Amino acid sequence: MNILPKNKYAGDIVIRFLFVFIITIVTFTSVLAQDINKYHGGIGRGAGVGVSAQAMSFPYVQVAVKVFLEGPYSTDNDNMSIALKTAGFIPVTSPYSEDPRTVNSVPEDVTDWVLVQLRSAKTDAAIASRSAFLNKSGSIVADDGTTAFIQLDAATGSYYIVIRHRNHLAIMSDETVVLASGSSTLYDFSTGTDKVEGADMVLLNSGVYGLYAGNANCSGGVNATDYLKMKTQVGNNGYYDGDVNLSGTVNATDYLVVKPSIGKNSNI
Ligand SMILES: [Ca+2]
Ligand SMILES: [Ca+2]
Repeated sequence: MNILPKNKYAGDIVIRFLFVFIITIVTFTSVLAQDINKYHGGIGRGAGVGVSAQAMSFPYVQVAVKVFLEGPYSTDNDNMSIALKTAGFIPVTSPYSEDPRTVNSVPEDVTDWVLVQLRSAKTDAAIASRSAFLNKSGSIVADDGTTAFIQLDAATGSYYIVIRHRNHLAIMSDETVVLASGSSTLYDFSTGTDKVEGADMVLLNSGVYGLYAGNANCSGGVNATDYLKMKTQVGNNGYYDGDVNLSGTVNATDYLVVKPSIGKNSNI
């Protein structure tokens, strides 16, 4: 007989609690969404399938870099070979496990995929990694092949820029570079060894520097193990790490490219 009023009272408490809880969740979600849009300007590259870009916005920065690879570089035209692109050997999926993304097609005038990374301190691990295309004139470009900057998932700030290639020695900027989401200033690695940590790149042409070729096994140095890797691929046509001049074929010419780089190391 006293049970009904007690239960009714308890029921009211539960209903009131649920009402307050739901209002709190709705309010919190709304404020959070406003903050995200305010911080990221409502623009992001992190949109997933079936989710609006605005709802999935992440901080990003624009990076504009010029860099040359020794293997495919030619002094004749101050450009790099696009033999792999011409032959249709460049895969639509990036070879770098840090960002193995896939594009619909490889754009024109591309030399190869490279991996761009950002570090907060020289010896820290990368805080962002992005696979991107390197075109024949040394620009790292977006997937359209012409936009001369790319986006990486990081908040506006100062970072060291790391460039990796699957059969060249990695480099890192000697200083931090200020990066933001709405603009980009070109960091030109090709103009001098003072641009890189350790001050070591190979002289390709008068006043033009690039990454050492010959790192067929994608390690931290060029040595006999790279020859051994190439040896297993000699005679093959296609996308091979032993093809250090990116000609589309692994042969004696690649041995000659490796030879001057023997003993070079990159601790990046
Ligand atoms: Ca190596
Ligand atoms: Ca070759």
